[in-house]
Amino acid sequence: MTNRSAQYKDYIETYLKNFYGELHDLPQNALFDAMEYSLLAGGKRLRPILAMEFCRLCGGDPHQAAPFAAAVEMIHTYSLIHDDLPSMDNDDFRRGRPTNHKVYGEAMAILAGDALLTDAFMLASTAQLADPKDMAFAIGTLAECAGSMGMVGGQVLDIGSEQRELTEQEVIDIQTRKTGALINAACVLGAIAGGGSEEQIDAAAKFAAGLGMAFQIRDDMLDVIGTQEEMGKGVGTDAVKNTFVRLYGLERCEELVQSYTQYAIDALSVFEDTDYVVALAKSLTDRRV
Ligand code: GRG
Repeated sequence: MTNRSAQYKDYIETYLKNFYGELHDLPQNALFDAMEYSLLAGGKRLRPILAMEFCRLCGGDPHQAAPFAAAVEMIHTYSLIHDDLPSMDNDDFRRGRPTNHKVYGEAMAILAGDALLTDAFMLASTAQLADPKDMAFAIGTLAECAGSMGMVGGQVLDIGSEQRELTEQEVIDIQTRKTGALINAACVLGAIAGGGSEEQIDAAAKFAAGLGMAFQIRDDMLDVIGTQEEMGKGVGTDAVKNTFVRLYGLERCEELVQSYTQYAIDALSVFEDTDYVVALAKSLTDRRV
């Protein structure tokens, strides 16, 4: 991990820890335990890192993006908790430890996810943006990316398509929503926090579209070539799903990860000082976790 990634990651870990830190004396302490169990369980923190870096690329102090960066990570964590539930993927391991419902039970896992999603918007609303229009745009974008038009919508399409083989366009559409939407939220909200121009915000969205596709294709590959030890979660669990590996095979997936990453990198031409984000995008092409 590069120095800058480690700095962003450390900052966001502390920020997330502090957010719930003082609430543990409240009677609903059991809920905070369940939320923090998953929220502070590690993870790459890719989305907060992207939010902070796009803020910097647009000329802002990366810390300005922290409320948005943390909010996106909280929504991401809720999606993982719910995705692991018996009624969804029914997974036992996530981020190297038993899944939330295995430890706290199904009802508490559902509520921990619900609370993380809702609290994410409370946190996002604390961002200090000069123009209220930017604030409304950011919160609206976050909701759109997370909800029925974005991540949850993608999950519903995915569940509804397990009994049949999908076309290439259908798989792309599902994954753009399921995985791409939150990566889009991270990059776009970071750019908004940094006071980015319309051109810069569009470029952040274009970068996210390419990176989101590359990230999901690599994710599908890791379900085949990765190990549970490396990934911290079960592998081989997507065998019956409409994955990119099923659609294209491993070799073509490898090429597509490269070409979507290049598409993302090309979108950065409106920014200066992009070495770090280019290196970050490239490092994800052969990630093992
Ligand atoms: C609303 C009941 C209800 C359920 C929603 C929205 C949802 C369930 C699931 C979201 C879909 C999902 C989990 C997509 C997978 C995205 C993905 C590639 C996750 C892994 O992200 P990483 O690799 O994970 O960044 P870490 O652990 O590093 O943060």
